[in-house]
Amino acid sequence: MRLSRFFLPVLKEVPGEAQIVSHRLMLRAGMIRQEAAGIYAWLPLGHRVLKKIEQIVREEQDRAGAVEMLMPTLQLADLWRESGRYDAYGPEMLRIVDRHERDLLYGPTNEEMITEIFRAYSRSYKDLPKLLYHIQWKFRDERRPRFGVMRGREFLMKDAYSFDLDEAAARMSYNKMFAAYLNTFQRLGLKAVPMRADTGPIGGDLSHEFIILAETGESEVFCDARLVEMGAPGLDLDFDGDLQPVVDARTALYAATDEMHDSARFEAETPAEHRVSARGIEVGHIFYFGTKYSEPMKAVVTHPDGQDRPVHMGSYGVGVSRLMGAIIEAHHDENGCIWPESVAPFGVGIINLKAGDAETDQACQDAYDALTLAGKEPLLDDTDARAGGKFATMDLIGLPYQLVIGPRGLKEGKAEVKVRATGERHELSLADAVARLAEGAFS
Ligand code: 5CA
Repeated sequence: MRLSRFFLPVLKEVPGEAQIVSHRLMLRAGMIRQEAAGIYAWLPLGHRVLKKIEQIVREEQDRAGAVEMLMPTLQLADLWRESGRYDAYGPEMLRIVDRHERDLLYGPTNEEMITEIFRAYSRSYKDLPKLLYHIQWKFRDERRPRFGVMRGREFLMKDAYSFDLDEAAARMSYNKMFAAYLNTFQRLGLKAVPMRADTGPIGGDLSHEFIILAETGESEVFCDARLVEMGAPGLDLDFDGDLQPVVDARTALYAATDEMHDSARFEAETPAEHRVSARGIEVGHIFYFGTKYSEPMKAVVTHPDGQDRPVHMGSYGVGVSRLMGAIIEAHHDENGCIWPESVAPFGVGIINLKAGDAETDQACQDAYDALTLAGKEPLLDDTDARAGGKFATMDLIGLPYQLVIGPRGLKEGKAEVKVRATGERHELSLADAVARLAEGAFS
């Protein structure tokens, strides 16, 4: 992509309404624009990151054996009357009436709809287990939308739903999502800690939130420091094998959100030097709620003994759009974002120090072509802005590597590579710089 053709409305001023660094940087770097309270347009730079996050979430759902589908954003109120949640959900639900005076709502979550779909087609224990997911926009009319995409009203969620014969089988589905989440957040450059959590309006009695520790987080959390460094099980995990040890290793140590916190237990179970009480960002939340929806909605299957019983269900959410804020909270400095390579909007930023100079333009073009061919998705700053401005913009948008090409360097056959995360600079021949960037040698 050439910057001259791209749409990157960078702001010089720090927007007054933004209270936390990720929100400020997303506005300043031209990633999002607020269209109404808690409702954002995703500008091209932000959209590229959102798509990358979404793709990693998708790949890890698929790896765990979940199956993708897509449900609509609008739902019939009658479906929610079946579960009893139409009245129970309260003012967070955006209610809509169509021209036929039918009550609709903009889905805040999809338990009812997926249960309706499941029951329409499934009759027997032979149809189980099933693990389905979609990545779709949700709407919750939050009382206090704030911190940009962290607590939006319209936000992108990955929500998965499991259907099993009994509690023991449902536990296996729960464990799959638990392990998949650890791998997902690790690929996104985050250290997520699973914590015992309250179930809120989703319901059920087994639940974990996945929390990124951050000063600007909305939740108060308590955990054992050793959990933070435990890492993920790894992409070679056998999701058809026994995942209980993976879960047990992470639930043996104390970790709880505010609502579930028990300070006496925390102190008894956690040596003082390992006790962390901090703030955190909830990037995922998983629930096992048994027959809470399948019973009232009559989603039953015939068991091997010939009896019909409601299926056991769980639901598993990831805040895809919130993750972008969480990643910036974890990876930035005073000059801007520092994207992990896995989600960077572009792989390399090429800075042309003298746009219009035929030789420099050509050298930039050649580097651009080679890096494009290598799949590095370069962004070429071919504008006539001053060098200082170009450096500042490149730092702000936080691409992992910068390749700086100017007439003076070219005379000596040199170009410069800057590693955004460390500030390290390497001076080398342009051909070497391109070759090494292409092979990922600076990672
Ligand atoms: N049905 C269940 C799981 S699929 C559910 O809705 N769970 S949830 O309410 O915990 O939401 C799942 C995830 O969505 C949360 O962990 C959080 O990361 C994200 N999320 C929830 N509310 C918002 C919001 N207002 N803005 C941005 N992300 C949100």
